[in-house]
Amino acid sequence: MSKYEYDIVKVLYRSETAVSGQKLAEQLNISRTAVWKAIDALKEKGYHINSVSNKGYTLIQFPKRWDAHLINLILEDSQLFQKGFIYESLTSTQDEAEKLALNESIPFIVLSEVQTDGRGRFRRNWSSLPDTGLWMSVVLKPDIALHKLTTFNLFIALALAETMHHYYEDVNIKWPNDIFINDKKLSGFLTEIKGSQDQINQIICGIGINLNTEVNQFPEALQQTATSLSVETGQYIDRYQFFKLLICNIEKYYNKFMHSEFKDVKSDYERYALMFDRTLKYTEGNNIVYGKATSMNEDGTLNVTGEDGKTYRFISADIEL
Ligand code: BT5
Repeated sequence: MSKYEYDIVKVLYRSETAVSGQKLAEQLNISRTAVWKAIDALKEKGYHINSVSNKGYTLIQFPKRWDAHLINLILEDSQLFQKGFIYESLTSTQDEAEKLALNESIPFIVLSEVQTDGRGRFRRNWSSLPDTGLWMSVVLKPDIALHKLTTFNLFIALALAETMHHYYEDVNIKWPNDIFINDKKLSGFLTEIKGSQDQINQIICGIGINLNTEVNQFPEALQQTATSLSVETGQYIDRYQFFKLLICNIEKYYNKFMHSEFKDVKSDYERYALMFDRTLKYTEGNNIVYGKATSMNEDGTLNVTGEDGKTYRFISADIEL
């Protein structure tokens, strides 16, 4: 992207109303012809720019592909994340984030169009096709006691659910690490940490969200269990707008995580949770329980009444629907 193109995108992105060609030319100290040329070049690159005579230009939609300039433009509004590293292809954003974190002392994000070896928890595979989703690692640098970390995933799940709720009414959290819509998996995340024995100073949270994936694009094994936001809403999802909202919510819930406790957001979490009043299969280590979740505790653990009548308290478990 040329400097003029970037400057125009920046002005249009920041403006709430249409900006005239004349104003753009004056503001950027270039000719009207240079403005037209740059606008045409941006349209070629996939920017949807509306031009209305006597009013000017409005940026309607960003292009499909991730662009480092745009991501960093959006991050200018973030108090938390200072930088975004954007790639066409990585094995996993987690691996790259870990390497970059060696030289970065402040929070940042890593995004990749494709992951060739995207991973879930316990090294399970995470399908990460190009153009369709958001495959991102967020690197945070807290200085917290190890025991505080236990609620981190709960706050992140809320950030994700609230973002998706903006697009679709009935979003569910499948405790502890997944977001579901209509009993299908839309998103999953995993958290990797660094620190000393009882103090954590780095969290790398890897987030995968299916945004514009069509059902037949998922690997066959996932076609019955996975979904995307566009499948559920019937609408194309502008990945930049989604990203912007997500970053805002991650920041909001990270601040809550740092400065309050899970009990303060427990009722919000429970409203999204899909585990209550239905019999599900819970696996924690070698322990398998069929039962119904009855309540959450203030530390984020889950109480389940097994079919055997016993009460179980899970710290973390794989839940099958
Ligand atoms: C997760 O693990 O759900 C965490 C996924 C985290 C992915 C992000 S992408 C950015 C960052 N970089 C990475 O390399 N990873 C993170 P888990 O709960 O273990 O679920 C994994 C299971 O979800 C798989 O075994 C499949 O059954 C299913 N799955 C795989 N890809 C999927 C997809 N795209 N959509 C829905 N389900 C999927």
